[in-house]
Amino acid sequence: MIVNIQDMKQILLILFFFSYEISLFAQQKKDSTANILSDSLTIHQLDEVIVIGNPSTNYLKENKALGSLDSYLERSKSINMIRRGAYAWEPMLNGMSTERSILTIDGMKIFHACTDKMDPITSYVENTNLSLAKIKEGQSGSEYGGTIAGSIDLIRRKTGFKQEKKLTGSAFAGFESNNKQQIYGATLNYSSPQFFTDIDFTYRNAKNYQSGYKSNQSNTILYSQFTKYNISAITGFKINDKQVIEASLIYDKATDVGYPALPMDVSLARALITSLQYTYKNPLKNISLWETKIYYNTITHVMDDSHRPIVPIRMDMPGWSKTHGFYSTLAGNYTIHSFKATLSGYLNNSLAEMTMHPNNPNEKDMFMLTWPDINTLYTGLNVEDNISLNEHLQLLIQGGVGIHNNKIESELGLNSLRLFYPDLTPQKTRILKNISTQLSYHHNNFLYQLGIGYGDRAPSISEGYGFYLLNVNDNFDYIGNPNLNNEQSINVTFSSTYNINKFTAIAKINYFYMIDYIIGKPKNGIPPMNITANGIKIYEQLNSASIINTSVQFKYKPFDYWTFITDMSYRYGQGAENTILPLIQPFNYRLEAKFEKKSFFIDASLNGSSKNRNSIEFGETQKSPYAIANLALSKKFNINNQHLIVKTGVENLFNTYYITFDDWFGIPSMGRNIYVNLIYKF
Ligand SMILES: [Cu+2]
Repeated sequence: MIVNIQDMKQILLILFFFSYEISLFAQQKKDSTANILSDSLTIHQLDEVIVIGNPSTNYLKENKALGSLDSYLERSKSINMIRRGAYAWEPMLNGMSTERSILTIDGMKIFHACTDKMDPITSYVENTNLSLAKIKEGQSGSEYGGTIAGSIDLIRRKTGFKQEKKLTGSAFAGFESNNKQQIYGATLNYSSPQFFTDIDFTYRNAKNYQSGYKSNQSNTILYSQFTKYNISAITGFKINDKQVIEASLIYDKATDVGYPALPMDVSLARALITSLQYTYKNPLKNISLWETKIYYNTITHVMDDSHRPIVPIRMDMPGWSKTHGFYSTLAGNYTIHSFKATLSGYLNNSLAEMTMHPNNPNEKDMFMLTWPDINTLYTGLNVEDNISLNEHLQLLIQGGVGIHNNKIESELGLNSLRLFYPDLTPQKTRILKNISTQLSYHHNNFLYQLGIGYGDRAPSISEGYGFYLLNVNDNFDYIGNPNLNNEQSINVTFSSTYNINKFTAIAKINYFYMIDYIIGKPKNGIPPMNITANGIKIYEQLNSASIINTSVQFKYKPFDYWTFITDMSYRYGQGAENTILPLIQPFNYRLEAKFEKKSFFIDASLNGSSKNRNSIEFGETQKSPYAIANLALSKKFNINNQHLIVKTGVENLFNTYYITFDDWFGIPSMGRNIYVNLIYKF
């Protein structure tokens, strides 16, 4: 691992600050009688859970209940969001882009349909569809397939069965001043002892956003508008006391989505996500749950450059992704063991095309497959056992194995890739494996957790089979490499939590050592397809690469109603051959003060960043340090059994001009934004 002195100093400073705080509060520890942590130990101790605010749930304490899902995910210290505009941010887990993590919705695998990553699967859902995001670090996220960084599972919102028959619902409206975003929607929930159903609808429409103020510069970010419709339904039926059937559907459609950081926009991004689930409680002695789901989802993505006045060549670039899948999970307890086994599988088909229409009408159109109609078939088994060794010590062991097969279905696609790989066969099978263990020790007010894992992943469709995919950041056309080995990772996580009545401190560090790290490297002598590109890069493998993630958080409640939060995080990424890994978060911090009473809530926060360690090889520029101030206010009015919640606030209060390390192509972030959310609930 290669860390320069300056960065090491920063890490040490963070750790020193943490240990200083601990000794400061050691005195108070003796006085505390309640052990808050003892009840909170569950099977996944290293999991992080983000509550997604929406009009049906815990809306008062959220700043902006009608904000995007992206803005909720961004709150996790494990996640950064790559922004290519105001829409469809790409979640990076532990400093790694989406190829290296497993993204699921209620355990369902969904694959994006865009070769340029305009549509991470998080862009096909809405807050109203969801209740939680569960984040698992490293190999503990391998339940549904091979991963390096971990997993993000978005959990569907549902009312569930209730003893009393009850109909509830909400209607909401929001406005954001910066991009004139209008948000409208409604939810309807019915519950009874035998049956429940939840239906929701959300509509968003936004114009171009404005960056902060910078002299002699227009602050309108062209091509950053979007329109999104989302409708979802989930319903459950109780067959008897033990057995339940649930069906779920999400339909999401975005139109006229601008991507200021890319040379193209999107005229249509559409998803249909469906599932049927069967749950059997206590089927056998020692087995508490047997849950089985079958699912199907289909995504259509159509790129569009017709709104761009000047392009070197007009292009049509549609993409499609279809996935059939299932999982079946058994969970149970036996003496000191809590165990779980999951068998899962999917068949995905990914296809993407590019047609170029030359400006000269006498020249012929050019057609190619950028994803050559690839089928991916995966089946895997994962098991875990959580052993309570004694009241202080818990050991979690998990492991799994999967078979992963890629097949090129298109003759044209196969022949195109044979220009680079003459001996290429249409099929490739890989074995994926993972094993990990976590040890948790809690005593009095302390909880320590240590995790170690090993696992691997298959290359993504773009990495394995992509054909002339333009990356505007470094301005190279990327070509996939079907001969790549599996990328492997060894990761170590350590976290320490200290908790007394009024004070909580959490420090966490994890280290990923990756072998055969997949990354694009320039290849001379082959011209690019995109006229303006610098050249081509082929996916290759570095012998090794390392990423370190660190974070600390302090929460202090000195008086009733008041909470103060400070958190800081820092990442570092370095590969062999002097490769600085791209898109690695510099030192980030957030200071926050909250005042909350029963029906009233105020929140003031300041977040900022140091300058980034940019990777010139991947077209990154250095971004200046910044600090952004935000204010939020919520008030709840109760009228009989009905509630009206009014939320208002200002983001980027001082209209600061800033660019974050994860603003793709250096497009500036949003300037001052005043918002109002109105939620009526019955
Ligand atoms: Cu796209």
